[in-house]
Amino acid sequence: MNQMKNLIKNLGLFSAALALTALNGCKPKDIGNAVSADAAAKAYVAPGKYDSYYNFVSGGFSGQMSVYGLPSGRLLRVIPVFSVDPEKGWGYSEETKPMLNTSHGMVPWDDLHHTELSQTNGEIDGRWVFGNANNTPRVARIDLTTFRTAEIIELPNSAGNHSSPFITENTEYVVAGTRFSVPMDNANGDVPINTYKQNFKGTISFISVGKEGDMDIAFQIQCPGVNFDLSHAGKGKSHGWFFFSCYNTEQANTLLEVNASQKDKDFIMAVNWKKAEEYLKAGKGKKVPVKYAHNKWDEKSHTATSTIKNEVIVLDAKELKDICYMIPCPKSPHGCDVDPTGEYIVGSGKLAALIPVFSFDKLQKAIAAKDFDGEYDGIPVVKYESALYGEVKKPGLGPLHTEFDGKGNAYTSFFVSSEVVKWNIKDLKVLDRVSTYYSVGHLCIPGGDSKKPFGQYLIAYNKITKDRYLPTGPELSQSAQLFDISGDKMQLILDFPTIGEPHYAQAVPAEVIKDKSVKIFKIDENKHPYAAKGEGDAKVIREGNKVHVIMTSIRSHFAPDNIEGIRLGDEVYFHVTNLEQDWDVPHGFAVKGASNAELLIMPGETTTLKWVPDRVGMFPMYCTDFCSALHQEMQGYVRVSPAGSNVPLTFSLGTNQPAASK
Ligand code: CUK
Ligand code: CUA
Repeated sequence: MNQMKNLIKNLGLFSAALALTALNGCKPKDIGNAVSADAAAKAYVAPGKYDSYYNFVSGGFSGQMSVYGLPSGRLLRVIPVFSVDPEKGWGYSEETKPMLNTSHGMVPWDDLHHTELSQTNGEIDGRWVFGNANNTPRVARIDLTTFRTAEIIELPNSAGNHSSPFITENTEYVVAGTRFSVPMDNANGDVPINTYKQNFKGTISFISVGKEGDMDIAFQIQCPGVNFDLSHAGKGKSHGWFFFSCYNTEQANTLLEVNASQKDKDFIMAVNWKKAEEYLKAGKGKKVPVKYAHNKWDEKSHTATSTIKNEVIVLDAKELKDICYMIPCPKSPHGCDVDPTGEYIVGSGKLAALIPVFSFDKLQKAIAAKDFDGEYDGIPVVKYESALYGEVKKPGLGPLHTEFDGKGNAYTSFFVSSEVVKWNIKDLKVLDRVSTYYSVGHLCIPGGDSKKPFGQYLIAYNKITKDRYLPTGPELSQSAQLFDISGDKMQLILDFPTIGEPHYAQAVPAEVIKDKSVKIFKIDENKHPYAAKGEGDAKVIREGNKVHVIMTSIRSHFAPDNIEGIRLGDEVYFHVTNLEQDWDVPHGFAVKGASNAELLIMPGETTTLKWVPDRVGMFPMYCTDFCSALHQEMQGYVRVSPAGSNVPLTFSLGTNQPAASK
């Protein structure tokens, strides 16, 4: 730890490269005795009892979002979002394939960093949770009645959609700032990389969200070519503004760990989006040709569609001078967090040894008085002192992210010194610090970035687990740690492993969501074109080399379960309708040799598996989800004959009895 104190003291003196080699995280010393005796009781949720919070955790490189119960840390569900999931048929069933379509074609994976719950009046309303795709820029909306991805929109003029999907206090907009600046999509991208300063632009997108959740790109703002890292909306008095942390204001295009760490201060960019709306109305936006996919799930037909769109409206921050303002912020800021009152904006410089807290009121005064320090690439730069409320001095090393408890306190994660530090927003005094194991990234307090935090728990999402769990080879699970923050001192009460690498997470009291959860899909409302609403509808139809098997599943058989007359060269579509109208009775469907996945079909739903048999023979199909005492009996056969065979197409259930033996 001494070594670390020296590091904090000397950080300013190190050359950037030298300092960076020391920034790979550091192990706290008081391992083992950090958990006190009553911790287990605090995290204990008795068998059969519900947790008191839902926790929506990003999966990072898994591309998915997972749902935990708190305080138990029990994993409730993994929601497939940007990555295919053969377990649920996500991206493999014909109905879900369009959800993963992009302007690059079908993309089976992404990197989901941030989750954000929808809000009304600045409070979490439990309708939707949004997630961002970092690699092929997209934003997803997950419906919290079904816990399924309902919509995915791609973002043109972007690369590395990182400062996303943060929302305004009535979910008017979800924003998405590009991490990598790149030439605009309609500009010539075939330029030397070292023309970054001339040709590369940073774009932020404002995605409007309709009453039913429908997303649309309302407008984009073209900004200087920097890296937009994180963002948060203003709230209350600062509603109408958005704040983005920027790094690489050096505009380096190589060896960023050194070249983008040159300046003492980068920026937080304040965006007056109400003003941008005015310019939009006044026709100041330019229609720019682009190509992006907009994918929507339809609950009634249980089917997704993907539409490629061709145009987006772009406002230029250089021309429209009073939309964007740069606030200097030390040093390579990462997190950018706004307190529940909307007055304080916290920047977290990854290489800074202090936390700057900006005042919205002071910022407004400075803008009105044109208290500027010149311009950055055409954007006015507000004087640091003019926007600064104050600095938290020597809080730790490598501040990343801040959450709020609604009681006047802020909690900041420190990656390098592996700790969470609690400080008071008004007097900026450090109140408490606890070790995390190890190298913490994001923090989450239920409602912690809304106007109404529930300051009972804090969860730290850690990048490195090391010796916390039984070894499992070279890769260990990433880890979350639950702290009780209801008292003056933070208390560690639980470790739990996570799916993928967790970045941001959100949590909300269970009451906000649990009673809206859908239990079944009503079979009468099923509008799938190949739905079979009863066994009487089951049939097999040939259309050239396409064969549609319209089948049903109910405990414990498929109708039909014997199919003959399939020929080599056929494309077979199994459209399986689950006739159950009972909660928690999915049926599965699998057929031997299928090169895609299984299906898991929810009660009342129809799902389709495409199957192209590769050889002549007998192919069993069966239910994969143990649905009844006779689940193992839930099976059937498909007979595949050679191309050109004259075996007639037949299908049956219970009538194709054993042939008489001679
Ligand atoms: S990032 Cu992961 S710890 Cu992508 Cu929000 Cu900061
Ligand atoms: Cu249906 Cu097992």
